Amino acid sequence: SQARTWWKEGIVYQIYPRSFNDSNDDGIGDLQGIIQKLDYIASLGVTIIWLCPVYPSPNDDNGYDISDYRGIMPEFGTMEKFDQLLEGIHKRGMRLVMDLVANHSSDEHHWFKEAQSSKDNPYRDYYFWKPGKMNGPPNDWPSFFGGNAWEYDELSDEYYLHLFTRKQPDLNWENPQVRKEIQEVIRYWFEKGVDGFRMDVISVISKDLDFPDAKTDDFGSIINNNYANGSRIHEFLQEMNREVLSKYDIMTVGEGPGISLDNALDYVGADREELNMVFHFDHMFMDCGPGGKYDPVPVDFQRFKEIFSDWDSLLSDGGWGSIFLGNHDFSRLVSKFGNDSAYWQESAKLFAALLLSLRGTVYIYQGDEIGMTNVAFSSIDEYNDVETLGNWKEAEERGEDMDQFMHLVHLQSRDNARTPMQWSDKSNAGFTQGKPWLGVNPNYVDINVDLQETDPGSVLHFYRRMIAFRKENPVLVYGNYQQLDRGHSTIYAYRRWDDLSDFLVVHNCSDQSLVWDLEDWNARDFQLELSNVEGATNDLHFQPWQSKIFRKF
Ligand code: ISL
Ligand code: CA
Repeated sequence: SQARTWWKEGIVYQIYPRSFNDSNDDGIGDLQGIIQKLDYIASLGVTIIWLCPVYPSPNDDNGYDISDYRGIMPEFGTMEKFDQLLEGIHKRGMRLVMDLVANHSSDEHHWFKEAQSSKDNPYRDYYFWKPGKMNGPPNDWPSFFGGNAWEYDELSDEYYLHLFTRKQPDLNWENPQVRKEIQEVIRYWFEKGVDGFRMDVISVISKDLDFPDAKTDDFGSIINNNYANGSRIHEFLQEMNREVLSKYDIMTVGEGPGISLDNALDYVGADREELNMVFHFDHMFMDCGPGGKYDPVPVDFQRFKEIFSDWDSLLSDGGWGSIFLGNHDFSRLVSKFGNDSAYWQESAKLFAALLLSLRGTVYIYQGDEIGMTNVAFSSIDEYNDVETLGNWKEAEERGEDMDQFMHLVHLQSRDNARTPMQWSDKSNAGFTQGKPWLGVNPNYVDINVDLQETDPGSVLHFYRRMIAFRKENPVLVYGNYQQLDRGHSTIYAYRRWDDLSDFLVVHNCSDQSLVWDLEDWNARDFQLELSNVEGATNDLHFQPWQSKIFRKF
């Protein structure tokens, strides 16, 4: 059984600051813009805000390349603004979780500049440097965003490691000094009153120091065999926990590829003293075919149900889950898992009902609460994301049909999640009166906050209702979970119960109306509490993308 804690009951709202709200019309979202929207965020009922990186950064990967871990990006504001934001969040009874990007720094961080300046500089060993092999890089490792993961450095005639872009050199966690620096950074923000960290690609911080060739093109197996869950990872995390995390009332959630059912408990097991939660990507990568993200396949809902059920059972005791369906790295949830045309409203609401009725801490990504969808820019020049541009370049080099490839970009680009937040039907969706750094999705005239505020049947109102419902019924947070009718291809049904209450939750994840068959169903034993479709009846008839939540007596 689970002890009650604020972060387990937490409903997190993730903000991608660059795209949230621009207060000074330079086209870039900023801290003052967030402050202006704090009442809106609080009105959703969420209890925690997770802020993607706001530190100084050359923005090669939009803030995930940090050049100063203790500062604020001037485009976003000042440290005074940050303090004001933190105060405004706390005043409204919410908490703030920051992003810790400590697998790599920016190449413009002073540590790297020192390291690069000479082989005997004390900072040299903050990063990984290796001589080349036969006029090429030290090994065949690919970077996440295309090309080899080693960059040649002329001055020293050596290569440095970067699992992400060449402007994101990997920090050498073998060096105790590096670990100490990161611990001090964490302490610095906790002393300011920050309530936790989401830890970026924490699964890859411990490297195989032999740096063996991967000898395959299959990126998934390279992650598992060569990048993730290195031999010292748990030692590093336990040290971090002992030195700093354990001294504060904070939450941590680790992110990273390679975290699976087989190893998640090593990170979050109650006896491990490492992290509180992790994000796994089993469901997020469901649409990746054999060739990866840019080789998409349809989502299989039966598999989707298995994934959620397997993770629930793994973490039900002695661990804790994170429930999410979208973030700044994936296409929009309603486009990815739902039907963003004919059943846009129904499916956007269905996934709200699903997110908010599963066991675990819930994470909602900005804009999903109004059902924002994927975008389809006509030219690659309109895209910004390094991953998209890297994949584009590689496809060009392979000689692919680039008109065809554009469709894949529409489907999979991380920019789908990064178009500006749609506040109103005014120009640029009310995000800015300047020129937005990334184009606004033209559907903002139909999908925006203002419009949905005035419509009680909107996706936005449904999110508020589901959030309130979860808060009224802690059984949805902590209660037992059991999946029913596992073999059904589109009905996802489960029971959530404890000593006090018993709920039956049923989602029809399809474009078809249907009658579901439940063996011991008896209408007198059930009462329909909530549905995402108007005029829902207390029975097992389901319209396309309809959810029903019944209370069982
Ligand atoms: O984005 C992905 C798939 O499209 C993931 O593989 C992602 O690269 C991985 O989960 C790590 O993501 C995190 O670290 C990256 C950064 O670009 C992402 O935005 C961040 O969430 C490097 O810091
Ligand atoms: Ca701005």
